[in-house]
Amino acid sequence: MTDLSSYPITHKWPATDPERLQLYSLPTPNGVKVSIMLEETGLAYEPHLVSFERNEQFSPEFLSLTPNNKIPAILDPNGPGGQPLALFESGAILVYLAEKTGQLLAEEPAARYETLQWLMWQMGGVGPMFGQLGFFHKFAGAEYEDKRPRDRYVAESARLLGVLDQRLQGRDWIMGDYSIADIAVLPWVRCLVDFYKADELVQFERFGNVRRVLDAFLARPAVQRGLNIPART
Ligand SMILES: N[C@@H](CCC(=O)N[C@@H](CS)C(=O)NCC(=O)O)C(=O)O
Repeated sequence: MTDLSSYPITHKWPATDPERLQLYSLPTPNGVKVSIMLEETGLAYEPHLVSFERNEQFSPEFLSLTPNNKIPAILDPNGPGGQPLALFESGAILVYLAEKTGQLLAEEPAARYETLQWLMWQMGGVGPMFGQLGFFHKFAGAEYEDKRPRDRYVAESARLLGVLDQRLQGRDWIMGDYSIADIAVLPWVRCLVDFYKADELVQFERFGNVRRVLDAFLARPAVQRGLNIPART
């Protein structure tokens, strides 16, 4: 029986079954990348809700696993060499889970690097830029009189959507086959349109390929499940 008691995070969020991968998250665009990946791969796991309302991302137990105070994070009791592995950063977690299961990341080197390229494109571009647009359009920044910061992120988000739209021309998914690149990018597109309601600002109707692939993504049963994990209580 695996003993995870040396990980303080398990004191605040106890593992019912310490043989299972433990997920610490919230259903945000970064959080659902990992729950969708876990649902797609069929790995056994236990989700734990990290409540921002209760500021649990700043609790010492959470910080013991991820000093960056951001979800998602995982603790896999059966990591490399059969030893527990703790990980944060959604992109790193996606790569880890893909390699652990042999799913959703091509083995052939060129295709593998190309998938990682699009994953990094999401991590360094789409996530930070769309997130800032959300701040300036939906959250506190919407009150600012000066619209130049908002417009900067609108322009950059629209540019990124244009890049994605071009990539998806003639392809079912970013890599042709469904992969971790789609799982990284598409929750952010959904967030921009459905949650931030920035579709008019970025003139989303121009990006027909993105709309098509987003709809295909949202139709997947594993995606539909993952979008609500961990359940908000
Ligand atoms: N680069 C990180 C970003 C994670 C991130 O920004 N998480 C947000 C939710 S989507 C968060 O935990 N925010 C809590 C906070 O900033 O206090 C990743 O992809 O894992």
